[in-house]
Order: sequence, then C-alpha cells, then structure tokens
Amino acid sequence: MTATMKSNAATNTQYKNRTDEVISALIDAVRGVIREKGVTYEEYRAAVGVLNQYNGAAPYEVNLVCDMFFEQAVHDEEMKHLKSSITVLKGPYFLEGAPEVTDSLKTIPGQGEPFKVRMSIKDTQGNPIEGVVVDVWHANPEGTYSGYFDDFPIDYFRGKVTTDTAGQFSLKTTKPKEYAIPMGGPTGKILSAMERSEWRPAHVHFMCKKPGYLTHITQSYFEDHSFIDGDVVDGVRPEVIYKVKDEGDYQAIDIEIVMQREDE
Ligand code: MBD
Ligand code: FE
Repeated sequence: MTATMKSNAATNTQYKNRTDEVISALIDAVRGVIREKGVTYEEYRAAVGVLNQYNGAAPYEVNLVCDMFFEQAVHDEEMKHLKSSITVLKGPYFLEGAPEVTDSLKTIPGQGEPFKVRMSIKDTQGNPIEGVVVDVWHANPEGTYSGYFDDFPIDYFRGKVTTDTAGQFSLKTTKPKEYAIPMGGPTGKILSAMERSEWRPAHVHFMCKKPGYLTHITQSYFEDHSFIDGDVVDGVRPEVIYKVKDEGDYQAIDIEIVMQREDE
C-alpha cells in the first residue's frame, strides 16, 4: 500500500485531497485482499457483524483494535524523518487528567515489586531539558489500567512528573507484569478467532511534552521479561528494551530520551 500511495502521490492531480488519496488507497487495498483471498459473501457479512459489536463496547475498544494493528506502523513511518530517540505506540489507555506527582506513583499497598523509573531527557545537541512534563502510566500487577472503573480511579499508576534542571526525574512505583489484551470484548474475540496470542510484554508508557518541542511518545520494556518477542501489537524495538538493575530495596531502569525541537 505504501508503494502505491507514493507512486500515486507523484500524479496526485487525480486526488481531491490527502483524505481522498489515503482512503482511496485503503479501499483499493481491502478490495485487493477480497480478490486475492476470494472472500465470500458470508465472510464479508461476518466481518461487518464484528464491527457492529463495537457499538456499546467498552470505551477503549475502538482505540484498542486500531492501535493494536496499526499504530506502531505510523511511528515507524515518522521515525524515518525524526531526530528524536525512537517513538513507540501510545496505545488505547492514556487518559487526560492524571495527578501531578514528584517522586512516586500511587500503588496498591502490599502488591507488586518495588520499582524505580528514572528518566533523563536531552535535546538533539545533548543538553538536558528542564521542565518537560512527562505523563507516565502503566497497568497494575493484575494487568489492569486505572481510570475505567469506579473502584480503581485515575490517580493509581498514573502521574505527570516534571524534569528538574538536569532534565531528570525518578519515580517509585511497582513493576508492571506481562499484559493481556482483554478477551471479553470484540477486539479479544478477533484475536481468539485468529488464534493469535493476546499477550504484550510488561511495559511503562511515557508522553513527554514541552512547548517548542515535538511531543515524544514512547514505552519501555524490560530485558528480563517474556513476550519481548512476539508482542501482539508489534510495539517492541531493541532501543526501548532496558536492563533492570537490582538495587536491593528496588529494581530500577534508566531511560534516556532525546527530544527534538519543533523548528529542527
Ligand atoms: C496496551 O497496554 C498497549 O500499551 C498497547 C499499545 C495496545 C494494547 C494494550
Ligand atoms: Fe499499555
């Protein structure tokens, strides 16, 4: 599809606009699959039926299916011209309005392994960037994200932390575990119909923002965890797999991020 779009772009007088160009290519790609695979009328109706199951499903289900199959490809595309460190998919579970934090995320007492996430943010010249607001979010030890249920409010396992004069922060939390896509909803039903694994490796999400810089979205994974190979959303890249340091009371990871200025 990319190749088709690129060559069409050279003669784009046949398209009314960007939306027309991209959606026309998408329609052609799907029609191509129908022809290539000889998709039957029954199969087509069943597929439309699956889409209808998204009516009334949990609020994250549409984002979940789109991000699972397509978001990382968008990041891979943007990385071709970015000077920042690598961007990895945001996924369906980011929520606005996480609490401001300084040195820890709210966890559940007695649950999970103590863990420290340290981050250092620099510009493309290697200078530390002070005052970057970083949204950090991850699942609880059971693999559930906060903010979707009354008894598990948004202040758990989420926070906005600001980098200091050295461009750094350090947050205490608990170490996330491997994560399974919820199998009860329509997205999970697609995966089980495909007999695909529903697992993602353990991960922490970050979104780093400062006026004048491109917003940087990424995740970190841990060298010592399963599903690093075979992530269902294809979101793992070698640059974002971190060594977990055993520091006695804590395990810890050190993450280095490079942010690009908007005008670079
Ligand atoms: C996740 O937790 C996630 O991070 C992504 C990218 C997709 C599905 C679930
Ligand atoms: Fe996630």
